[in-house]
Amino acid sequence: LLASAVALSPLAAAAQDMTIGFSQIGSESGWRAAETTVTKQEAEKRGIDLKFADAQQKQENQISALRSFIAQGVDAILLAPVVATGWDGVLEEAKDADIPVILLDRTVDAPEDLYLTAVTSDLVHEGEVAGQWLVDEEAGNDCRIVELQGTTGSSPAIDRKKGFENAIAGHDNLEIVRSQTGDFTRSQGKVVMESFLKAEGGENICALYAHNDDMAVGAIQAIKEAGLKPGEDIKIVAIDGVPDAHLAIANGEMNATIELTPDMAGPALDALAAYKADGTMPPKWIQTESRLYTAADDNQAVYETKKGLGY
Ligand code: GZL
Repeated sequence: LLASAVALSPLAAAAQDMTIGFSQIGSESGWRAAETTVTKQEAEKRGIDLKFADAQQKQENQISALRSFIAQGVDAILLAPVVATGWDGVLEEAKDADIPVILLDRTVDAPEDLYLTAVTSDLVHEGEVAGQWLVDEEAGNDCRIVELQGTTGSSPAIDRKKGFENAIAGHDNLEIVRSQTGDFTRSQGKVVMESFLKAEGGENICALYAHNDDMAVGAIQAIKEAGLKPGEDIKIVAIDGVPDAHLAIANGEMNATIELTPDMAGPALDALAAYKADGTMPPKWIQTESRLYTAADDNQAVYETKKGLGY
């Protein structure tokens, strides 16, 4: 009797028995793996049947996955779009099928009516925080910077570059001398950093700005193999706040990271439940918070906390 008397809240009721398709980019970084872990946990908590598709960082695989979800008649789609362009067609198809799409951690260059909302950090601001940290760290010193960009054409690569440039503009002592994509991966971060060291000479590189921690961790390996001290000879600032970045900062091998929460799905699924329950329209952008970590923080403790969270 009690069970039947305890009615589900409208939100929870709306989430029950939903089938949702999730087109994930891949597992190119520790952060991406954590986002996948958290998304599956958040769906499980809500009794949602999550159909998961890993695109191995290929847009054509994501578009195929979306078409498959549409054919299955899912209730909604979560999409982490690997690049910002080329989505209008398949998003139109989802709209025609009356299937709401929510963007996770990256945005798309498409009309806003083609997606319900985008749950992302302020990617430009992250770049500005990274740049400002280096402005403060290297005040008065001539500092030649190398930059490891994220995946070409992705909104984080575009926006984090823009933000960093905003912050260092007007500080003539700071100059980006090399900038190339490392595709957000450790392996490419190492390979591209090796080419920077070879081209510039390690003694001529003052700092590395990497659009994510995984490329920075790869670069740290290359810097060590070149006989230099990462974090000292070459200052390193990156973004994500993965456990290995906090460990590197604790060990003095990296200097700063800007934490990106892997929980984009929680806010996304809450917005979706409200929309399904009574048509509540969420804002087109649900912003997650970012936070700077430096050697002044207890990075060893943060590492211990985060290392079990699916990174
Ligand atoms: C940023 C996200 C990025 C992470 C990387 O919102 O899209 O993608 O910073 C990941 O680790 O590859």
